[in-house]
Amino acid sequence: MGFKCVFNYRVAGVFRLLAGSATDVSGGSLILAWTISNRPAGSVAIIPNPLIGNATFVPDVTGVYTLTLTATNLDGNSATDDVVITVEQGEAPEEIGGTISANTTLINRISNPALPDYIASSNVSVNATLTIEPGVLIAFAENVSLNIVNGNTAIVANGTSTEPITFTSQGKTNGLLWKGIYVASGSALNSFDHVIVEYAGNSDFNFTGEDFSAYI
Ligand SMILES: [Ca+2]
Repeated sequence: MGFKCVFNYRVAGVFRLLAGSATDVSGGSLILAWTISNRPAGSVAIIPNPLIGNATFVPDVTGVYTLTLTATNLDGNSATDDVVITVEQGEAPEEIGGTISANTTLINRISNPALPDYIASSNVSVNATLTIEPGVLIAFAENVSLNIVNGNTAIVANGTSTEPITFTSQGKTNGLLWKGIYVASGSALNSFDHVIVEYAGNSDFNFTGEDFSAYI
């Protein structure tokens, strides 16, 4: 029995694992199983479907992971091979979809201005003070919105002339629009400076209150 395992490519933080040339010398079937045999401290990552050759793996913290593929033939003989993945603070965006209920600062994680620092795959509801640093680009999925949900919350988005803050669509090259920014807060902290809002306007907001102070 001879085989090797490789990781094939990485898309937005997802590693595609391949069981290489996993073949039994007698031509029989192999049972494949991926395990994480070494991981960085603090990682609780899993391989969601470990019993298939072309599994996927999403690391959750930076560091070195060793993924082991075990192939067992029908006679019960097994062999293993490892693939080592080193995850650095990279250029994969961080997901922010959902509710932000504690005061949060979104930092400029990635210096390349063409790459998103954050993505929002679902609506973002801010129930705290959200501060966004200069140089941050947030890419929203189709028809997804950023909502500053009540009067006790705030958004502080102060970019600079050289490092603006950008709210854009994940699918701008395909013509997909996100929804926009809804500010239902009258807080004096709310501030937008050197901010680009583009490829928004997929659909109207359904206003249920009257105390919003800005609608972009
Ligand atoms: Ca950035």
